[in-house]
Amino acid sequence: MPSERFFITTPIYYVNDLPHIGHAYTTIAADVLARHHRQRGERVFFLTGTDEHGQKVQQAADRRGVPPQRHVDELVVRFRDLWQQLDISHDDFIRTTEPRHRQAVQRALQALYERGEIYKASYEGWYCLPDERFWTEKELVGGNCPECGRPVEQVSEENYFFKMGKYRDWLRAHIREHPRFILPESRRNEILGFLGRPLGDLCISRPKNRLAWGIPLPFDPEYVTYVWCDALVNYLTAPGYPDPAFTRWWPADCHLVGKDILTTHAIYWSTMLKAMELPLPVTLFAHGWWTVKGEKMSKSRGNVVDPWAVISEVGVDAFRYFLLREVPFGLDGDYSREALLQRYHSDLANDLGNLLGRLLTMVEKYQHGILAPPGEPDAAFDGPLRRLAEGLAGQARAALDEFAFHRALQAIWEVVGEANRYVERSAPWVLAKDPAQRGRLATVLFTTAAALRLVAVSLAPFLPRTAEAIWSQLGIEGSPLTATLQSAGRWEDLRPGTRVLPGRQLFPRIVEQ
Ligand code: ME8
Repeated sequence: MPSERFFITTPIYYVNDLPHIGHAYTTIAADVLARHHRQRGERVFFLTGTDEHGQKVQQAADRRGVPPQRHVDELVVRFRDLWQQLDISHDDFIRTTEPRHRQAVQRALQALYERGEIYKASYEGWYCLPDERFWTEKELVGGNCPECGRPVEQVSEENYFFKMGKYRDWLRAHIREHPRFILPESRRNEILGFLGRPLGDLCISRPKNRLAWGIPLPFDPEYVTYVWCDALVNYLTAPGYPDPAFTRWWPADCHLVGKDILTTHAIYWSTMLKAMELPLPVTLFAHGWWTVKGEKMSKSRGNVVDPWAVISEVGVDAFRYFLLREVPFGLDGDYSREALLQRYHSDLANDLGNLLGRLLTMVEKYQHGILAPPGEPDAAFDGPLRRLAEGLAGQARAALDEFAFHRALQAIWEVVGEANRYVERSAPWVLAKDPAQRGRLATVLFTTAAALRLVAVSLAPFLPRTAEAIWSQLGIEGSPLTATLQSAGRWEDLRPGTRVLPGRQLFPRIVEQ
């Protein structure tokens, strides 16, 4: 049964640098799910934002020689701008430097403190500066950070700790009893493997004299909150915590994250929520990693893919399409301009763009631009395309329930492919020569238009601009972006007599310079 509401989140991104295609990936995927659930008629809350405290951000500000607040105020603009350019339809954008968030973090920590879940202890350990995490001697790999492989430094200081370790058995049981809590399954097994080993307590503070850029602990202002304990709470802040009305949205239906931050979500966040006696999110989905020529994107390698440049070359929709079509969600993928252009020309320009273009030209030429009422359909000839198009919304829905964006897109392109074959087989240009075939011609053009209309409905969450262009060029009133499956998801919803309005070509060919 669909729930009536759907709360989906992206990670909040560090504002230590500009966003790149990796950040765009998660955000676009979350946007598709948010739009899809709105189409189902659900109330949706789609949250994204920026993680503005902590060492990484402080260091980035230092490198630029500006105070951290000014640094984050300047960089957040670029995130907002990119989401706007990518047609991201978030309902809230949270910044961890906002007063509402500071208040929520302090209330959450105070609650944990009062419950006896936090204690102070002297600590000696190995600290990875870039990851901002402590490790024990045993956890190190070759003397380096087991997560990122970089050198660690020994740190000895008094700190506050959250009693995370005692929740290990409970968390293992929760993961086992809720198969959809951690997806994909391979990641779930990894987390269970991790929990097979003893689980330590979590250091949740940083002394102010070492790192001042953070939210002060409510019970000891000499310390600031560890950036992850600060950041994770954003998922509660945005729906309104500590106002009890936050349960209007909480628990989240889905935290979408990259595989790099699954552990922090699955372990830190779950145990924090448990200790606060709050329900856990329904699903944590960890997607894979984009590389370039097999390598991690990084400034030092000079291989960071700039999303603004991609948008200006191929447009927003082609970028959205490529990221979600090229690689099954959950697996790693390699980004290349060649692969992007290949998809652009074959799937978007040839298959979809030409289908619409041909149909509109024929309606103009043979029906004076007004889509004529269909004649009597020929069940054997016209039926298969209609059935395929009518089944599309269900297929897309089933795929998206499994986070299989590529399968949903494949299903849409099956209809596009079938429609192209249908036009070829029907040869309307031959029918048009014979006045006795006028009814048949009308059926063929109408059937193709009705299939394309349903393609646009299922495509709308993925390629909003393209879906709108298809509707408006077919002369359909309203917008596939605001229509629900209930209001616009039927074959019969296409009315004959509409005037087609051929406009710009959907995906003009990109000529190599
Ligand atoms: O980790 N491929 O922020 P972050 C795919 N602030 N996805 C990628 C990617 C790539 N190459 N690079 C980045 C943080 N991502 C914390 C999160 S949440 C409470 C706090 C995406 O700026 C992916 O979603 O390092 C990854 O998890 C996220 O960006 C990390 O963003």
